[in-house]
Amino acid sequence: MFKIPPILSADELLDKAFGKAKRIKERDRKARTINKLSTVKQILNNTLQKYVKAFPSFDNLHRFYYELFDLLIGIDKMRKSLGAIEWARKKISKIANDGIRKIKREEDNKKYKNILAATYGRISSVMYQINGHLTFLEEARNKMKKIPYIDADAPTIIIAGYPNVGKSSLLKILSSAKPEIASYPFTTKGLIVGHMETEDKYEKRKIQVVEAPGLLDRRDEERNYIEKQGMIALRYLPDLIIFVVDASLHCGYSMENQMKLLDEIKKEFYDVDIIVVENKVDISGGKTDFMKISCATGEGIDELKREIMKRLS
Ligand SMILES: Nc1nc2c(ncn2[C@@H]2O[C@H](COP(=O)(O)OP(=O)(O)OP(=O)(O)O)[C@@H](O)[C@H]2O)c(=O)[nH]1
Ligand SMILES: [Mg+2]
Repeated sequence: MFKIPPILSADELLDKAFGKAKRIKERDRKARTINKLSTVKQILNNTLQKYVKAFPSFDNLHRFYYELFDLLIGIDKMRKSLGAIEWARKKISKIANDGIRKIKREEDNKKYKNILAATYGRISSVMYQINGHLTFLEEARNKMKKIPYIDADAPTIIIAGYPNVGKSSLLKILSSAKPEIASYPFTTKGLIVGHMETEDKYEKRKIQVVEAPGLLDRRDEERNYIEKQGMIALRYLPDLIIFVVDASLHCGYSMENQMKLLDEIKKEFYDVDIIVVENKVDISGGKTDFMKISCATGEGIDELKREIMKRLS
């Protein structure tokens, strides 16, 4: 979604710049040394500038992504690192220009080598100063790559509920997504998105279906990293929430806790429509008054799809 090029380390960038400079062939020693320094300057300047420009402008980011990036990476840290890169870019240009000026003024042929070495040394020192920031931005890039594209303006359904109740199983049935399904809690560790095509007679609308990773009934401060992603999605995205409960208790959590979470979600997101479904009725036999479904046998799924369309239209 965000096209950020691989962020190289200080060593790799210096190798790239000095390596290119080394290959410069020019008979005149003065001209050759100047050419080397301007090549190094140009490569580092262009590359660092490309890095800074590739990251999104955080102030214009949709609130959903802003909060998600802040949770997963840290917006302040990213801002600081990008600031450091920009500082280094300017500093290196200045150092290279100083070196070029010195060489232009110097008439003694034998001194060019020393000026070049000293300038290279100062440039390397600036690059090593930002190495930690380069590493951090490379990690940030890798995390951003894994965040799925979610169109914050498209109609969106969020599947929420306790861990292990069958949210991924339902996502798989309703949409194009192929989530991992397993018999233990917190299988889903991040947001997963699928698409569902409506059967509208007049227009084909693509509805996004997002699984919010398993939530527990507890205060926001106590919520783990996985749960917090779910809360951010619930806060900024849904037109409709499907809340899944498991009354068979195979999920490993009591109905009391599941109901408490439902109450909290209803309270916090009071302006969003909610469909509550009881899943796994093939084993529970159906113990509640909620809409009954089984992702295992397909029971109740067509009714659920009809209900979704009704609520979204
Ligand atoms: N018998 C039965 N088992 C089901 C049904 N739906 C899901 N399961 C099983 O319940 C377990 C959890 O399913 P998932 O879809 O991974 O649940 P989840 O809510 O996404 O779990 P987390 O991502 O870990 O929070 C898996 O072993 C599923 O096979 C159902 O309708 N009937
Ligand atoms: Mg899951």
